Amino acid sequence: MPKREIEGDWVMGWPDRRRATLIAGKDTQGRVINGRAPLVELEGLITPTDAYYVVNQLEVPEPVHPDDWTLSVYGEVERPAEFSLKELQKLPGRTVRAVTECAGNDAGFFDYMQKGGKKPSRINQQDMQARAAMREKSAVPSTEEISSESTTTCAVSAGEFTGVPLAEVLRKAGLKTRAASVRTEGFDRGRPDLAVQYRSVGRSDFKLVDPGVIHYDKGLPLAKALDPDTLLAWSMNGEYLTHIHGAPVRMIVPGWSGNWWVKWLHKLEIMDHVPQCYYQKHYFVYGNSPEDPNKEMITAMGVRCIILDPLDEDSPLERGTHKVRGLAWSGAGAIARVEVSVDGGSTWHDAHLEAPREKWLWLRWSYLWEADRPGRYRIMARATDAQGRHQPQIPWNYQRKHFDGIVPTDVTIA
Ligand SMILES: Nc1nc2c(c(=O)[nH]1)N[C@H]1C(S)=C(S)[C@@H](COP(=O)(O)O)O[C@H]1N2
Ligand SMILES: [Mo]
Repeated sequence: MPKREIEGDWVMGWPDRRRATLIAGKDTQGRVINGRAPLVELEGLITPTDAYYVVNQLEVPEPVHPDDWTLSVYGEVERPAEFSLKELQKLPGRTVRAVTECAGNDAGFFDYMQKGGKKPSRINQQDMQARAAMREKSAVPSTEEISSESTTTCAVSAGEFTGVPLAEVLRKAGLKTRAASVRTEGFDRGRPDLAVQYRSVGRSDFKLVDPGVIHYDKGLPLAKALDPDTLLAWSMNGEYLTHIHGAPVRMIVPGWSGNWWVKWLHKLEIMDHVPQCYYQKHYFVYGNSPEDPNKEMITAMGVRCIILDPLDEDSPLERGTHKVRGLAWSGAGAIARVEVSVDGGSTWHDAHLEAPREKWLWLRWSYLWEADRPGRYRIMARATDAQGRHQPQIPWNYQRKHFDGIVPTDVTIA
């Protein structure tokens, strides 16, 4: 065998190894505005930074150097203040490992679970690329475009974040007793893309609220703001945040969907009520229809359990022992149990939970399946979290946010 050169690509790993790679959608200036990497290509628990999914609702802002950056804290506080990054870094820090999941992740499965039809794929790269390209067009999409937008998948990743608890900063500023929320604002600006909203609802025959040009902001209720794991983070996966993920400082709101994790933070406004921010009141909401007068803001995620191996695409499988495996996580704490069925939900077996079982991180689970008889099999997996919540927690809603149903895998044993 010829001697291999231990340099170039080989230093970083064997060149043809499987590795999660981001499929990125870019705007007209070549800036990444969204991206996903197939979940099945992940090894381990932490998503490499260059494969971490990306979602931006408005325009990606110009980068700001940390030396030129300050965070203003004002409103219902005794001592309004401006913090530099260095000042934040002097406060008692904390590291949290957590799943970031876009509220619209796996949205297409809501319709599949209700109406059947073609099952969305978890990995179809062509679909992912087509959607990335579509996202760049900023018009009202046609009905065909809306219905071909079957699912947004793989808008979920997990990372390790270091920063300072928001509670520490609030303590320094001195909360007044009437404080009820913290409005976290990013320095990105823009006008929400109407096409994105029509696609997320699956219709375009209703009137949208158009807020015009806004900053991205969310009014975090005080209880969650004071949770010690809610962070102002400057570091991700062992290095300073990259611009696309919100540098110099972003919010980490473990358990709550990605839209709460405000990037490019520059203002914290402490308020005596929960404000009606556009992405709180009109977009990231539960409700029965766009006309529903009782829409509610979305907060914690449900319970999630997904099968990554085998996939429908792997069928037919050989007779023998198969390792059914996947990931499970929850918006309310650690996963306590995962069960697997290979007979469409008639009987269930406990899966092996691979340590560690952290509060906000997903875990890997596996189940050895002796598949010795030919036939068609429906494999299912369901999780229970430390609060005893199981799937699904989240009912259908018109924006199809926070899907957490049990999606079967259908395979044939040859
Ligand atoms: N400032 C700002 N923060 C933001 C957004 C945004 O558009 N602007 N998008 C949100 C949404 S919807 C998601 S899902 C996450 C995605 O974070 P990521 O791109 O780092 O994965 O960022 C959130 N924070
Ligand atoms: Mo999102």
